[in-house]
Amino acid sequence: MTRYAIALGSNQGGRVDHLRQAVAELEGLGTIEAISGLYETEPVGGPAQDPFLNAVVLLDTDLAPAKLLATLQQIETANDRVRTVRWGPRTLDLDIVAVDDQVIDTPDLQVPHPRAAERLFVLQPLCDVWPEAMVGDGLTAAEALSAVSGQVADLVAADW
Ligand code: A4P
Ligand code: MG
Repeated sequence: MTRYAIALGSNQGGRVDHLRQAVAELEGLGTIEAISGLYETEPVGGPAQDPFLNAVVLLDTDLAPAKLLATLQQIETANDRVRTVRWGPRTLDLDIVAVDDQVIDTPDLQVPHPRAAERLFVLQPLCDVWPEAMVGDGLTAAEALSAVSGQVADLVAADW
């Protein structure tokens, strides 16, 4: 059994509906151990775009990382995800942030997620559910969170 932290994001369409749909799909892949609060966050990078809703889910599953990534991409597509601009608006983004304490570096999958350690929209919800997760450079999520400044994440709901 492998523990995954999966970051969920949406800033297009019915944002909370897309995230709830993703959680429902993830439930079918294993055991959901925890769901973070729901945060509204300012967009980071990319073109001018609407605010995001972000959250993190802890999933225990026997799926291998490459298989899980492919499944997450299918869930994104089923939620009307269209890839145009990098870091552009999206109905649903599902990223693998951490996998136990593994380091994975393949062309299609890097874990810890290469940009997680500098992003409040990942670290704040991740610390709700797994503050000890390794997010890169030997830092835990809690350590990385304390070093981030100048970004905004507002708690919208603890339970959603
Ligand atoms: N990939 C490599 N490693 C991973 C991983 N750990 N998890 C590859 C998921 N995917 C991984 O992703 C592009 C490629 O990354 C995939 O084909 C996969 O093989 P994508 O989802 O197609 O495109 P993307 O999401 O636009 O690119 P990227 O680089 O993943 O974007 P980010 O870094 O995830 O940034 N601001 C706020 N406030 N909230 C957000 O959620 N999200 C982004 C996206 C930008 N700004 C944001 C938010
Ligand atoms: Mg992505």
